[in-house]
Amino acid sequence: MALGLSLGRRGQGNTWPNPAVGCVIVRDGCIVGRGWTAPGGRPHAEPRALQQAGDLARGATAYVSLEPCAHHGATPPCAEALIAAGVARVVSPLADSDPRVAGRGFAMLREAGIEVTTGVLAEQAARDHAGFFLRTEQGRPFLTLKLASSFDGRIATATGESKWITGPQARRWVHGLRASHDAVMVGAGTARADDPSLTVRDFGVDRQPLRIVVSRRLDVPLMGNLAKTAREVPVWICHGPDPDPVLERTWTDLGATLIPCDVARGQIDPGALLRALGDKGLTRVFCEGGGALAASLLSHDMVDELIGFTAGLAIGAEGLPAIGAMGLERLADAPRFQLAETRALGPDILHRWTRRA
Ligand code: AOF
Ligand code: ZN
Repeated sequence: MALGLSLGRRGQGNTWPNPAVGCVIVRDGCIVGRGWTAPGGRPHAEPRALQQAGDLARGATAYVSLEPCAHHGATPPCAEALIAAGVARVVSPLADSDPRVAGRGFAMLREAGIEVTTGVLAEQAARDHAGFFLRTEQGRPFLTLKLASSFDGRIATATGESKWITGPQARRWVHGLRASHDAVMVGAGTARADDPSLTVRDFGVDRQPLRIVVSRRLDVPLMGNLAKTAREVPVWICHGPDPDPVLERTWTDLGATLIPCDVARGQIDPGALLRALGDKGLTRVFCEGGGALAASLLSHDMVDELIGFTAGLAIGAEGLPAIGAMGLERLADAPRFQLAETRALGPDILHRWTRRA
């Protein structure tokens, strides 16, 4: 089951709007088939693993990292494929949250006389599929907020110098994290200040995560890296009501997708933003700042996971804070997270925190 989960994670960032599922087929103690959800979400994991196994699937055990589907969608139901292949037993951590499946896959298998064991490594599976569950149950993607800062939580000096605060190991880790998300997102201030390309480099990915800029007024540099490459790797701009028609037209011509979002108190409402992204099918979004967007997401309790990269560098109070003003008065109102991981990365520290249940 652990192998099935890890195969499934290979698809993370690549399978939206579908979950990234893994499947291992074992016969007499030998692995005879392995599969994971293909890029774009289809084919599903099970038919790919069954194809490898061929006749050896008969009487075998299939370990599937999410309940096999039961619906006739773009592909026939995986539960039917497992039955047709003559699998004797299916082991799976969790039921699928898609209302078209939701227990029906397990029921179909049991009705066909297949032994079904559920609940195995369910906690890990819940983490792996958290984005898909959030999209199907709450209509929004899982949001990871990453901040790379000095020891004192600054992301640039007063003059705007920011290259580089963390070392090459931490920066490479960030590229791996980008690759495991469907989209990389920044605020317009960061798009203007850093002119980022937000792509995954030196990882050999087949598909780049798409790029999202949150800009109430469509105020993103028209000659920058995002504009230049909008036809190669999709750029989505989430903006407020009544955008400047010239900018709207220019960005559309450049190949960007414009997504209107509601505004509350002068800012794009983070709840509306994430709902709009969930409606588009996104399951995992990686936000890389800047300070204003980070503060807005945090103060609206929209951050599911927080990943800090902290360098042994002190910049001082004139530096640009990683998290902007949150209007907090009481400590009790500050969003608090639970420590999930720490790790040294060259000269820096990675710390990962998850939302408190
Ligand atoms: C599986 N194995 O590898 C995946 C599953 O639009 P469709 O027809 O591709 O179906 C998408 C749904 O299938 C998705 O919402 C989820 O319920 C399930 N995904 N199921 O058995 C897989 N990716
Ligand atoms: Zn399926």
